Amino acid sequence: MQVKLNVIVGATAILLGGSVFAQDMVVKIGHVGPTSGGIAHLGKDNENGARMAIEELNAKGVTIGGKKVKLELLAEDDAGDPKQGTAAAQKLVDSKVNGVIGHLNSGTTIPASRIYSDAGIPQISPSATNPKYTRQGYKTTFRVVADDVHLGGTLGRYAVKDLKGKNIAVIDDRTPYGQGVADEFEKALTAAGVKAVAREFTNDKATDFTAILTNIKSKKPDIIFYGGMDAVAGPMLRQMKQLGISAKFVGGDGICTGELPKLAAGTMADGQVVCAEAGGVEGAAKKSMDDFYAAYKKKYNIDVQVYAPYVYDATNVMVAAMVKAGSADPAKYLPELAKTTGYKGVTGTISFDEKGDIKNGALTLYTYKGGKRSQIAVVR
Ligand code: ABU
Repeated sequence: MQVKLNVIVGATAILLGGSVFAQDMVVKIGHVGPTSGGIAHLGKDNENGARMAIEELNAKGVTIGGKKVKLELLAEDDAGDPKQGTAAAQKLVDSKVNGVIGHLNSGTTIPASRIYSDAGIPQISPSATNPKYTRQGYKTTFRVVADDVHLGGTLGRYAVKDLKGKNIAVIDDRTPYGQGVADEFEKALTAAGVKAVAREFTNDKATDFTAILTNIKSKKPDIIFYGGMDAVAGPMLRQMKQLGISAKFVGGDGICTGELPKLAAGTMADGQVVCAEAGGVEGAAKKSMDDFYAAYKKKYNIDVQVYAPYVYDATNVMVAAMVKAGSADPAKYLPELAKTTGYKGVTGTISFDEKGDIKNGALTLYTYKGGKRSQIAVVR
């Protein structure tokens, strides 16, 4: 009796399974970001953006090549570490993902991109800004944000022309992102006729900056630029306050997060920090971004950190290319993805250039007032 029952239950399961797979094709989207470690809040923000896009697409219903599709998110944690990044990439390739959104950091995105390229799997980074990522000659690399040349250059010009900086010190965390954006910032200073009064470095896990800040203090800085992430910038701002350094603090997208005021533990004066998100919308297009922020808050009961809307758009752009190609086979939809032109996302209009970079990418300059990000301007 027991044996018979097992057979019947088993047969039903097979029948049910057969019926599900006859109607639905499963498309696997990989996502990788640091969901553990010092910037886990940013990794989770990115992953939330991917999950939101996939859940909405599944609820709406997606058909690819005449087949109803069920999108599945395969989320991996790389802890912001290059070795874990390549291991996560290999795991996704072995799982036969149809495409990858990520990684978050340039230091993980660049080494992982070779693995995806070798496997022919399209990858869209929503936040890695080191220019090298899309300049390696791979056909599979795409990015929906501006790069560090744009970020560092714009912030350097802004520091000299708008903030009227004269004694500008530069610090970076020696990561591909931090060092790269600081180099571009310094190039722009030089082009504007200003020589940095100091160039110091730390690392992306450091917590004590007394030695470098004491050296910088002796140069009487009016601006300190930091190339790195908010998890280090917050404690650095606290120690600036302790050392009596009231210079403006300028940085790229890595510090331009909702979490920075908390990480700085209330030591940021209003208007002291100026940073830039590597994207942005203005005018009528701003409504879609505002709506995304509200929907995200409603769904997760937390605020967007910085890049969740870019992950959301990257996921939708990838699926739109599959729909257009009538196939989720990476080899078939990759050419459609590369041809993406005028896609209207919540972060603005997305078109890719020949390298896979966003065309005419914007930046949004922010400061902080009362512990909240406050927009200064959208610049191109
Ligand atoms: N773009 C800032 C954070 C990610 C990165 O490029 O490393």
